[in-house]
Amino acid sequence: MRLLVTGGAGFIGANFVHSTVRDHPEDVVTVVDALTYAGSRESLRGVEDSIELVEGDIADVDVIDPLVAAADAVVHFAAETHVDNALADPRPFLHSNVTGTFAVLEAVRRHGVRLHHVSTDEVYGDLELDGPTRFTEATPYNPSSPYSATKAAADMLVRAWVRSFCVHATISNCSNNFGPYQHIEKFIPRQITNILTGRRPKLYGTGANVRDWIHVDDHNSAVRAILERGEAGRTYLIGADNEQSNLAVLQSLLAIMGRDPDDFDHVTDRSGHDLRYAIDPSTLRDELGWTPARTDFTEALRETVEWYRTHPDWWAPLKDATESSYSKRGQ
Ligand code: NAD
Ligand code: TDX
Repeated sequence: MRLLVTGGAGFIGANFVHSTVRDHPEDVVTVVDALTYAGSRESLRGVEDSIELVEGDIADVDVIDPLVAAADAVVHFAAETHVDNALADPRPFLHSNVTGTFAVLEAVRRHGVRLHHVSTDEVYGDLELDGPTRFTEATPYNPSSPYSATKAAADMLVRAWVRSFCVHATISNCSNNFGPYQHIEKFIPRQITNILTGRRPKLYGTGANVRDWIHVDDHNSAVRAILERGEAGRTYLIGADNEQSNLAVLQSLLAIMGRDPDDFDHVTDRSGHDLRYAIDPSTLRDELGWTPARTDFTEALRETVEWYRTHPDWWAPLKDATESSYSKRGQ
């Protein structure tokens, strides 16, 4: 398969490229990535000779059109992804997530190329903290933040292009990912690198908010299963049955890193902070036979801590600037 991976120099995309090169050497992989603050050539170190990396903006038709024309399938990860950044300045989210997805859709329509669009559970809004309900494919969209609103808009464009233009596309909405190469602005790597640099971890509000954590390799194995066996026009929810409060995740990290359970600061809460996300992944499991492999959360967190401990060259140059933006926002 000739695969075009948009956003392949970001967290999930780079992990997808690494696993594709390792597990599917028959595939020809091209990455298109604008190399924003969130993308890095370093994340593709070790596979650079096995792939082509094109630096470019997916919203630029002159960039995306010939790349799509030369592919059998597009896996579309590229997006602006951090909720706190969207609250500070929504404009880049409109550009990459909405205009960018529009440009990708027009290119796959022109050239008859298969598309898998990678989205998030945040499009569904949030759930009650202690309720039994989980998100399913039938849950109505109800996004809360500028980030999730632009991802919801992108999903709607994909659905409309499937219906109106018979574009061969699938969508996946996944829960919170963790693992190597995640930007240190995000919750888990921020806390790990705070501890590694002598800073105190920062918890928004009380830490009662719940996220449904999945290892990035499990997200990507699900994406691969959908790409190979998913039904055109369908939406698949990806999750690993692993709901945890932010406080519980932080205290696991503190224990793994040999710190006291109360060795952190409560900081200003996020505006509009979604309470709880939870995915019902049964369709994906029942229909495509997918199951997550990294089900020992503590062990997977321990490996993630070890990855950050042994890769300071990848994240340390970003740390001061990232923390300085947070401290300006009281976080
Ligand atoms: P990331 O921010 O780490 O990486 C995004 C990548 O996209 C970066 O390399 C960036 O340079 C690139 N990019 C941004 N705008 C671009 C543009 N206009 N043109 C070309 N490249 C551009 O994000 P991530 O966490 O790897 O997320 C990847 C995808 O998965 C996103 O679509 C996100 O919404 C989705 N998702 C993420 C999570 C999560 O927990 N991180 C969960 C569910 C879904
Ligand atoms: O320092 C922090 N302290 C804190 O308590 C940070 C950065 C976050 N938090 C909280 C906010 C959230 O409840 O931790 C939780 C996770 O925060 P993020 O890592 O920013 O993730 P979230 O907002 O849940 O969104 C993530 O999952 C869905 C990704 O960033 C999205 O791209 C994805 O779509």
